[in-house]
Amino acid sequence: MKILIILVIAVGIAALLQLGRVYDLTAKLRKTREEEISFADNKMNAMLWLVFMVLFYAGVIYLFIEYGDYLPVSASEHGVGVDTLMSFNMIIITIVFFAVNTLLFYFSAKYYYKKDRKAKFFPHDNRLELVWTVVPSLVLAIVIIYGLQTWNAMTGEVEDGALRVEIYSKQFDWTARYAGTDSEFGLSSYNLITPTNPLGIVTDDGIEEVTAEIEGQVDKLKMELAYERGLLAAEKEELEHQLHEADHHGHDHGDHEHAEGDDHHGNDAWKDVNMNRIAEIEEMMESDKATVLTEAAIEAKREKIYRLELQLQRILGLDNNTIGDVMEWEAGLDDQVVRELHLPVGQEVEFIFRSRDVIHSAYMPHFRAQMNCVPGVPTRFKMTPTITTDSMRMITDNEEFDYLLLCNKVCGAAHFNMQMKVVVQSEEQYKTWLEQQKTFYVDESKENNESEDVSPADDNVAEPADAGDQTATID
Ligand SMILES: [Cu+2]
Repeated sequence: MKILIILVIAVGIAALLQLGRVYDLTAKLRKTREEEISFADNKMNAMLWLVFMVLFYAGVIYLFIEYGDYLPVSASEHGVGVDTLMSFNMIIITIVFFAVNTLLFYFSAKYYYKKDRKAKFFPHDNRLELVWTVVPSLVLAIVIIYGLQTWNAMTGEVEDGALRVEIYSKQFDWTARYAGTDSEFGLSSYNLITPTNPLGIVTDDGIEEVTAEIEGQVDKLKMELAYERGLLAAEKEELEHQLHEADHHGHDHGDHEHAEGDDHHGNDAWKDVNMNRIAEIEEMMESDKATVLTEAAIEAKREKIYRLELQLQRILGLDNNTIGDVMEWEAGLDDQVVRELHLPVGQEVEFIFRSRDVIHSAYMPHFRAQMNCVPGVPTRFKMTPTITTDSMRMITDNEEFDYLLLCNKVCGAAHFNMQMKVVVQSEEQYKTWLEQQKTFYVDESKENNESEDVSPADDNVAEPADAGDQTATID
């Protein structure tokens, strides 16, 4: 195939060279110099300008008709505004496009070369300068102001009572979080991400679980390093060397340092510790726990311990602040984490976008909504869906139609498949669905037996009363 392409190109070049030669020869026959272009040639080229202009316009108009209406019906309130903005810009661009190209082609055709034609000398005109500076500036200002207004309508403050949904992206899927009955999202931290807690929602139990897990891992790694033969051998050698040195010291110099302090007992104790440790090492080296690791492996384990301990510090450093009427660590307990986005029709929704790994882009073409999801920087966007999934199925005449949230930023190998279904439904349907979704923290004791929960609460009520009585008697 490649050879064929190269062959075609080579033959093409040869044909062009031959054509050039034919032209040379005919010029000689006509007895003119080859660089001299005749009046007929010029006129022909001028005509061709106009022919090309017509063909070019025909092509553009065809594309407009065939592909101009490429967007699906807008299914959000602001989407209509976005479409109007788009059309407004398109109209301006189209007018400018036809005006500029017509002038370009027409003047090229009209003023083709004639021997006796002279150019008019017209170097400067203030009025003209003013017109082509002020008119584009005005048009651009209008476009920008109009665009900003539309943008602010999508990103401005939400009304009170708007639904808030957090959209969480990672390679290569989406997760949505609803705030639950308290309408507040619990604090989340990437340090607490586990398979069962993909958003890293912070709760007391979660912290306990993850810290226990980390401590377990650190202990295991430290144990592996403690039983490494090479490290043990080096330590043993060092201890033996110390003992040896101390003995020599004693013989050669009368054990000055230690004799001065007159603490022979202390000195012996130190030696005992060393000897005990050496015995311990020997035992460890013979046990089946002893391992042999390469230097790189030892370094990797130390690095891992360092990282885990750092993570532990970060978790322990998490602050439990209040948001709204609740503490952040409690606010997460009733959050609902789901893999399918449901929205009530006609209600304003505020999206908060987050990312775990790389930059993704949440794109909902039917709602004319797109926002980058940036690790570490929550972004937001608001919209009001206006057409339910069911209605849209009728409009598109497609029983299987579903709204989609797509990733619109090439984020890795499975980017093409990074999507989440979005269901727009009536308020009642939405509420029913939401009630069926599990809360992040499922209190099993509450589910099994409600009465057990009640009794300790009763005790709590009783206690302060007793205390009050006691203080009363003391007084
Ligand atoms: Cu992505």
